[in-house]
Amino acid sequence: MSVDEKLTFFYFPRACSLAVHIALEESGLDYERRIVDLRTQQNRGAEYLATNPTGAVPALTIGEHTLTEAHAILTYLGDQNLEKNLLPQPGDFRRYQAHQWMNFMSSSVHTYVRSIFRSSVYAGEDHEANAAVKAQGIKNLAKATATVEQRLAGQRWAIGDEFSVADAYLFVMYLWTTDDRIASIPERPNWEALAKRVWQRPAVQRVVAVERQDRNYAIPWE
Ligand SMILES: N[C@@H](CCC(=O)N[C@@H](CS)C(=O)NCC(=O)O)C(=O)O
Repeated sequence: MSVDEKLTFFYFPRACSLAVHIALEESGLDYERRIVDLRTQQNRGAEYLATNPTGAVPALTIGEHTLTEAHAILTYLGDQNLEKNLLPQPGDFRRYQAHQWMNFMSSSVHTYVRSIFRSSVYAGEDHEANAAVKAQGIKNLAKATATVEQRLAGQRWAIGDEFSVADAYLFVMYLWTTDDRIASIPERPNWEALAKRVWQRPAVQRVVAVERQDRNYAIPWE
């Protein structure tokens, strides 16, 4: 094992932290899980804010260090336990494609979904502004979905023939796109097929089973 320091993972079921949860389980590293209950705003309490001042999950503590931001943590985990091949190494073009995917998930898809689920983050208390943010979120998400579909065409996994941490992120974002709060979204057969492939992985099913003990959520094709 290349990580000798204690790993503690902070998460909430079906949040974007699920991508990191999957990567941790796939990595074979030892880690301790700590649920941060977003329903009771535990993430806004002093204890969690001392770990992550943004109050968001995921966070991963590595000994004395703390890493936040799903993309950064996924990159870190991809660089541990190299025999698991969760992320190609520097110099391999596929590594940069994995970054392209992860950044697209965090900076585009996640923010568009957030603008639909939690429009007040962008529009405050103004009712009309919230409706406008949601409507624009739907349009933005449709455009992003078209991009995902185009980039996944003919691909088994996000960056080619092997599963990578980018697929874990695509899986979670796909789950979110099936949420009832999204009034309309284009068909996305390539993204769905990839999400189903990710779901076939034993590590993914283990993690989802653990998360569902605290908050049950649906896997659309189950
Ligand atoms: N940029 C962060 C965003 C993390 C984020 O928005 N996490 C959500 C759950 S998916 C959260 O903790 N929300 C609670 C809050 O911000 O109050 C990342 O990519 O890790």
